[in-house]
Amino acid sequence: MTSRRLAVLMVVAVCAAVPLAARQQAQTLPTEIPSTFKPVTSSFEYERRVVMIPMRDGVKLHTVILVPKGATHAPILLTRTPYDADSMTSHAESSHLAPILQGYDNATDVIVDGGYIRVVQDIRGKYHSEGDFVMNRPLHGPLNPTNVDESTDTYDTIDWLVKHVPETNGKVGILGISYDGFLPLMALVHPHPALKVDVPMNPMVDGWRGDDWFHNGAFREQMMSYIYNGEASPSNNIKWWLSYEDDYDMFMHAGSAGELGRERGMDQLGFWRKLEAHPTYDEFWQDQAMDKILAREPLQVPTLIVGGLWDQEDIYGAAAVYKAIEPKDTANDMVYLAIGPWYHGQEINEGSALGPIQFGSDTALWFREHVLAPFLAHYLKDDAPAMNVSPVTIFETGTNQWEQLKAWPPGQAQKLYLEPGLKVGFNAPAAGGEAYDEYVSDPSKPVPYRARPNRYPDPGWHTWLVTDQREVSGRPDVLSFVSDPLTKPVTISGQPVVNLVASTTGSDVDWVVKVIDEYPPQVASQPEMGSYQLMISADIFRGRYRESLETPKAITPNEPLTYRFELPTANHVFLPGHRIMVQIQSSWFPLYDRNPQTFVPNIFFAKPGDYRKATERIYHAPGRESFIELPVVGSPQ
Ligand code: PG9
Repeated sequence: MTSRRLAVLMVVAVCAAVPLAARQQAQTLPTEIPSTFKPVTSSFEYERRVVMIPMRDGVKLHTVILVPKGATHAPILLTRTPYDADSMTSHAESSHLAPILQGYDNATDVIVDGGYIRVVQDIRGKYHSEGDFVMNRPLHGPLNPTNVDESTDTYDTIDWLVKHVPETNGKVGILGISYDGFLPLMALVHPHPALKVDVPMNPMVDGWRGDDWFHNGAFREQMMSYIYNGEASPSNNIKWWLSYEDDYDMFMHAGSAGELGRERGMDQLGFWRKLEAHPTYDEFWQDQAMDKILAREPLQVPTLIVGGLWDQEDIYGAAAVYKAIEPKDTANDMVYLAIGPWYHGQEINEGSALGPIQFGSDTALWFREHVLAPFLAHYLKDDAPAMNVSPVTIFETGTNQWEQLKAWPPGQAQKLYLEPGLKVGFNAPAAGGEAYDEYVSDPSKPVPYRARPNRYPDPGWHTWLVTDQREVSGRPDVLSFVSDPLTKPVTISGQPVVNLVASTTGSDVDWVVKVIDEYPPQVASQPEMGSYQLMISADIFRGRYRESLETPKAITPNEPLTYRFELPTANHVFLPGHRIMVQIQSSWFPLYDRNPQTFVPNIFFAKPGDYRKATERIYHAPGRESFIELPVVGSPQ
């Protein structure tokens, strides 16, 4: 007998031995998993409702509503996000609210202790919401022909919430950080009457002037992975990949940002195509700049704008919106500003230090307890508890103290001149000294913006703005002008303005200018701070935009020309014994793409042969003074 025939006979024999009923039961052994399981959450201290809220065009937005058990007349705190409402409300498996909210994205103590109803919603086109995603979806108008935008979506959401959440008192506040901080700014355009308070934190305001995509025309190419992850799929599950441990190598090997995008198929992504098509400050950027938009809107909702002095992502937005809308606040009771010594979003985390810079107290907790919580309670709670929040609350670095002010900034421009001998001082350079200092900027060896290896967003990303600039100050392509040790404090409060008189042998150039606090050679209380070079305010400016941000122009080689641009907000005291330093270089790589230093129509598409060495001269002679207008409080030295 073959082994096959033997096997068949054995099966027949087994079947004959097992009763028919038992055989039928075995065939239908049911799954133990119910088709729908209903968790019994009666012991939970909150109720989780997940709803699809309909917008005016029929699109439904996925919304998580967390209602504290027993809540009645509770206000709602809403965050709208492209970052996944489910995961933002599921940081732990817990019957308690705090653990599930405890993450980078929630001011958990304020929300939970305040007894708020927490609502987090996916914006259209992201994660579990329906509809089309458009990066920073512009308002209905020339850039958006549809009748829906983030303003109408917020309106429709609030309208639904106040009608369908019976536990609410009908008052809604919106808050969020970064992209989630841009969305509260959108909520201020034709706001819903139930929107009683608005808290944009580290908001993304102008993608070209100084927030996520460009700074003064220089492209932040390390953000390419963000664009890739955010637009390749609705739920960010198609991921950017690494080919190098160091982004420096990756971007150097690619050449231009456009070339790297092409290699990785980014031409398929709508926002990438828009970026490549709009490298200048044209209407595409101007028309969606939130400070410009809000300057035209009436003030209707009390707004607390929150910013960070060392915000590595959106350092421009908070100050820009404040400047745009504060002049309309004639009674000084609608627009509030709070600025702390923080990286992007640190105000809802631990805030007693940033890298090695110690603040002597948890500044983030202080802000939440003394500014954010009372501000929200005052405008949202039924009994409207009084609040003692000043129009401006700002942390002064150097002295490490909070200031509560009626208006801001108090600083008056004082010129800090670059001088021969790599000096800076408050007196204009005298005749007879060297007219300039110079360096060779070589695009094949760009200056790293922080220690290598690095990539976006590794842990060092959050603290890079406070890294020790000695790392680069010894390079031959970096100039460091420095004051004598100060004999009395110099306080600055506001935005420094760069006024550089400079020439290049190329036909395009980038200028990176840093105002630095150089610590004394030895610091007894913290030895690692001896001679530390701490950036207080710094930015990059792409030379082709010297005359017009909208229309780039080739630079005439070897001609000393004036470059003027603003640096980010500072509120700092340079203490006695410290020195003020101004550092200048022509690349900040790979955070910013390299300027080929040869004028090409669009740097995204620069070719390898366009990248050329150039000699950059910084002038400091009578009639050709380079200086930084420092916003000095009181008199300098
Ligand atoms: N800085 C991030 C971002 C905001 C807006 C657009 C793109 C990126 C963020 O943290 O959300």
